[in-house]
Amino acid sequence: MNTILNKAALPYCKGCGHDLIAKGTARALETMGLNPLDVIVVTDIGCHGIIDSCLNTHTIHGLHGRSIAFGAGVAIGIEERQSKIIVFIGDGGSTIGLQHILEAARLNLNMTVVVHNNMLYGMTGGQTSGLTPAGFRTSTSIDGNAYAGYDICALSHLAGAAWAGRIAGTGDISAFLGEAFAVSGFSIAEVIEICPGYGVKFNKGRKLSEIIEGTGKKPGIWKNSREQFKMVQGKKTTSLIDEQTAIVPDFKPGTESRLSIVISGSAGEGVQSAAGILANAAVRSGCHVTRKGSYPVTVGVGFSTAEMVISHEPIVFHGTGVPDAVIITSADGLAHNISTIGRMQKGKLFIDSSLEPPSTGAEIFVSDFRSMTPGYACLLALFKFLSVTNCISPEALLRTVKESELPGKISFERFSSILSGLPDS
Ligand SMILES: Cc1ncc(C[n+]2csc(CCOP(=O)(O)OP(=O)(O)O)c2C)c(N)n1
Ligand code: SF4
Repeated sequence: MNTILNKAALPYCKGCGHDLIAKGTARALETMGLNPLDVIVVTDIGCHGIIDSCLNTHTIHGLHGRSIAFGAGVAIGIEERQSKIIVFIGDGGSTIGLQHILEAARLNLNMTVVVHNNMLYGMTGGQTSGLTPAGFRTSTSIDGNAYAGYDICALSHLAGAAWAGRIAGTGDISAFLGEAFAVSGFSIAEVIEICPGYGVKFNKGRKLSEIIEGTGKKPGIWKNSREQFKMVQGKKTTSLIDEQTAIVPDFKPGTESRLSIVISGSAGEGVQSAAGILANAAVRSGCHVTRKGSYPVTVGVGFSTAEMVISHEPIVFHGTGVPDAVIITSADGLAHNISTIGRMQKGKLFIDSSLEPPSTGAEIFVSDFRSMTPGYACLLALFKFLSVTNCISPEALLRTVKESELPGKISFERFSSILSGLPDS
């Protein structure tokens, strides 16, 4: 079928301006010779939006006030194609989605917005919208709206719309709509109408032309001479994964087939980098590894925690629940994990000697991880952890440390000497 509408009788109340707009739209598109499937109509919530099933075009039904955003997505997504994108929206939807209209105008997206301005929220009983004129009576401003409505054309024009036009919704408006549809870039066509269901009822005897006259917002067309939106082509980047060199498994895994580990200390003290080094060492030992970092939104203060699972088998669930081992290097880490540690009936707790070990069923190992350099407390603790669990070999970790860039510019030799001075306890 080559006609835009698939039925003559549209589902609006008798005399509704939405009917005039739908028929004017169809006539304009047919005059332009557009095939219905070259047209994408995005409709908003409201009476105007029930047109979808009457259209032979593509249709998308949006959320209230968000149809512009849907239309913008389509306009950006099919930038190179010749489809005509038309958004139908009410004055209510335009109020809710005003910022979306301004953004689409600012970017000069290649789409036309048809504002069905019946000066109130029609579908829900005739409430005042942001476009309701001063003095216009609605179900929520029964004595007349106290404020002037937004001038949607002026706002869009100022925001950069290539074309903004306002017309009274009487007679044949297809030429006006056709001009909007022919624009390359963003066009907004405001059609002022009166809703027989509520607008006429509340404003008996008032003529549309007089109401428009009273607003001081004259019908007209305002243009900006601009290029339509073009996606800025960013610098081509390679994937972070592509930049990684594969880790070759050059060590054997330990005898522990699966361990869940929590490493926790203070922000800025190397918790996450230590966890990264352990993860690499575990992968080069042929293990599967998961690692999750958590810290407060204020990343520079408070706790920093890494939760890890190291396993001989693929890891389906990466939660640590009540972990097998907890490594605590500072008071922040202890405070953050105190209840988890309290729930441990078994497993191992490695804790810095500056801290009071909490009550727990875990076996406790106390060491002076922080005394020489707090920034390496977690790495030192990992060696302690590997000396009492057979998760992976300490050699695998040591080799990985050697090949890593140590934070804080400490040399590997210096680190090794600290490590060898770590007393057993
Ligand atoms: C986010 C959201 N708020 C409120 C509603 C309820 N609602 C449905 S239709 C409507 C009125 C629509 O008025 P308008 O956009 O002016 O379109 P008209 O019905 O006049 O064509 C409202 C408020 C909704 N569906 N979604
Ligand atoms: S309630 Fe008003 S806006 Fe809705 S269809 Fe009827 S006349 Fe049109």
